Amino acid sequence: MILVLNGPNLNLLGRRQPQIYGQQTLEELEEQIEAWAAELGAAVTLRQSNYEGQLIEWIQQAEAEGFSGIVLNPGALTHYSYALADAIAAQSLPLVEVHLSNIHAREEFRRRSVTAVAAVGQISGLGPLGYKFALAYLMEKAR
Ligand code: CA2
Repeated sequence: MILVLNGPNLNLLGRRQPQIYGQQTLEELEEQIEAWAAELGAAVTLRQSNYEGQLIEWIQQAEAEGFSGIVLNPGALTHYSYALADAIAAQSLPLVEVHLSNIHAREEFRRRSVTAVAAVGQISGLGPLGYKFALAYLMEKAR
């Protein structure tokens, strides 16, 4: 069972900045992820929050909830949340950080991820497919 978490502002997908984040709404993205999960034989739970503390609690509880891995798009928390980085480092599940956009090809402040240091890896710039590849990795890892 894999936990897919989306952070702040990802609920706005499809409504603004489609040139950066695509046309898909969060609901459509989640349906797409569920379809990929079914193809990969993965059970997924999808959650989104605009609150740092909520994301931290979900990450802290993930192991006790029976998840085997986490896919996380931390939104802009990526660039400054040491609290989220600590929560990732404090747990033992493999966590893959995903970004829809290429964070290295945008504003300077987006180039740094303080959360990726605690992740097993990061996928950035591949759009929604990043979630699929992260799921595929975590499925392989859990075998
Ligand atoms: O590329 C990504 O997936 C990001 O994690 C998305 C975050 C951004 O802060 C990160 O630097 C990169 C933003 C979430 C979406 O924000 C929107 C804002 C307006 C309209 C649609 C989405």
